[in-house]
Amino acid sequence: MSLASGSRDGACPVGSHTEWDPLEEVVVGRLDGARFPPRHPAVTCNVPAGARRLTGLAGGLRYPRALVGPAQEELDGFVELLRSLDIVVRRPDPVNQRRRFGTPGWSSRGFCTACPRDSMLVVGDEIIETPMAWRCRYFETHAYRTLLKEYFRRGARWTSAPKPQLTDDLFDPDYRTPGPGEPMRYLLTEAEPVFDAADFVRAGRDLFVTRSNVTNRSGIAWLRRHLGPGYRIHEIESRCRTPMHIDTTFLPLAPGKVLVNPEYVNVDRLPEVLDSWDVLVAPEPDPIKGRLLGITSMCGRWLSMNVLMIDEKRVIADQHHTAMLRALEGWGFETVPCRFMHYAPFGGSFHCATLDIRRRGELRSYTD
Ligand code: ABU
Repeated sequence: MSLASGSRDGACPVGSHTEWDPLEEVVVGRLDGARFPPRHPAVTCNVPAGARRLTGLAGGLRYPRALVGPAQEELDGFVELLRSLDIVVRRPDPVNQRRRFGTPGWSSRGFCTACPRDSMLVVGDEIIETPMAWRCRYFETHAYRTLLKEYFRRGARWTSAPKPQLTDDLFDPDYRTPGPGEPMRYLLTEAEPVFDAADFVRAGRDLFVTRSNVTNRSGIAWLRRHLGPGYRIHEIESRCRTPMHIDTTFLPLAPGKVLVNPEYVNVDRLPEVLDSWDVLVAPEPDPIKGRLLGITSMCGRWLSMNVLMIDEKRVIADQHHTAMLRALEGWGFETVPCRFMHYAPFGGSFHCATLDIRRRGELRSYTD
């Protein structure tokens, strides 16, 4: 069958409109070959202090076994759990992240393929490769090309947003993290559109986005224009001083229910379309014990919110985060606890580590 000949049975293998419709097929990231992201302002301004020091010392080097071992064990357990729930799990190809690559303007080594949620956005039957701002992630979607070509062959729409140049004029040389009370500032200029898919979440015809240090206004405008009048993209203001990825800030869990981070989100300033929604305020995250995780995590403490909906009732959440598990149960969800804390040095938790390929459900509006 040629690349363009379409699906044999006529059913598109890609189709997902929300964060909560019943999950049938998912891509889960890989740790093989993972390297610390090479030092660059777009990396260092976004990660916690410990990880910032690490990228200074070890950027471009392999993650040590002490970090990969426990994370791999938990990842295997997560994959096993998804399969036991009758969800088809697909994986990227392993990649040699040591190899240098570049454009006429710069060169870099790679990072890892732990978080497919960042590099690809699924909207309906379309997979969009996103124009990411981290140079070390420039070719990250190549690890998924075997899958992307298969999905395309079977009928999916496959798009790549304009490949950014990532030249120095995209990064404000005078940027420094805004202090408490100072007006918000971002590292990115508007030199060209960039965005990470994980700065967007989907609720049918409504998508929500946070502008961040990896997603600029032009990136949001590009997606808005690309998706056209059938979709509305609403911006969620974040009070996070180093915003990167909406899925620890604002995460729709079910029709009319959204989980919000009380530190980053002022619930009085949510878009009006959410007026009829239940706003579920995330509980204070359980503290993370263990010095190694403390100094190597690429993520903030609200990773407790980075849950994955199996359907609109069942949710996979970290076994460590008991306050979150109890809160979810109190709101009427059925929790499926899983261990995944050691994935944080690679950039995320359950939501980040996955990309919904197919969730059973139709496109509709949940805000009318
Ligand atoms: N990639 C999601 C992690 C975002 C955060 O550190 O809060």
